Amino acid sequence: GRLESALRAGIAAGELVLHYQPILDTGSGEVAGYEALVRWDRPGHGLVAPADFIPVAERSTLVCDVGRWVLAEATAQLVRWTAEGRGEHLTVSVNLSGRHVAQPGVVTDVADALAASGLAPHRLALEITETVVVDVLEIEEALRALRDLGVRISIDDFGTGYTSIHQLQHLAVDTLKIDRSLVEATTPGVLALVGLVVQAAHAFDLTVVAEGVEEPEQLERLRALGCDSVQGFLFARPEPAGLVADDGPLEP
Ligand code: G
Ligand code: G
Ligand code: MN
Ligand code: NA
Repeated sequence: GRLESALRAGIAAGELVLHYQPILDTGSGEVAGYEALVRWDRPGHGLVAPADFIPVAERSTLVCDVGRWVLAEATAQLVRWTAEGRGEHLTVSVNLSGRHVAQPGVVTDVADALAASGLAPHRLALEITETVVVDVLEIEEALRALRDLGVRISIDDFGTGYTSIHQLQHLAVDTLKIDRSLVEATTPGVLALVGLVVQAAHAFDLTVVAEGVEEPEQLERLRALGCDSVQGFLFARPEPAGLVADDGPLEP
């Protein structure tokens, strides 16, 4: 299609950009890392959101080209920030499409980005959407191979799919990202569910990040439930690298 050709040309022309949103340690309030979120600075269209072009890219292996660019840029950015004196403990998280993770070349793509940037593998986290992880067996094997590189694996949008808590023990993952829909909820049943997810994740040695935190009350609840990290508009919106603060806006 036309959008697909425009995107292909746009990638070659350097039109993709990354915005970064901090992920904060709930206990200390310090920034623990940044999630990289892609946008397309398409001439004549302004900044195009990923929801408006990733689904098109996912119809072909074009999404792997996007993924390779994001991996290269995000790892290089964290290396630049480290050279500028930001802490060596900081991580960067990259969203990978399930289609990309299901390709045999994904391990090479990640290894290449690490080699080119010089970033230590444990400082890169790969976010894969929950629905994808449970649907495709190849993904399970790919996650193992990726984890063998030393990178971290996060299950994104947890709570929107059908992963049972029981399945967590079989997946080669390090982190659960609890979806915003669960973070927003105020009904006692859903609050109890979030607590159970945190408990189960910890029992399986996973850390838990809550996404989409917008209200101080949500932060207090998540802290009480033992959630390890938080991310959301309450702290910062995704912003270009040049605007991303290097310290935690969250009061401990
Ligand atoms: O930043 P924003 O809220 O517009 O992101 C919307 C969606 O796009 C999210 O679900 C996010 O996971 C996805 N997304 C953001 N960046 C990337 C990326 O680099 N690759 C892929 N595959 N998805 C991304
Ligand atoms: O699916 P994924 O978690 O990768 O997508 C993250 C998306 O959520 C990004 O597009 C980001 O802009 C958006 N986002 C981040 N924090 C908040 C928040 O606090 N509230 C809302 N509504 N969206 C958020
Ligand atoms: Mn994500
Ligand atoms: Na998410």
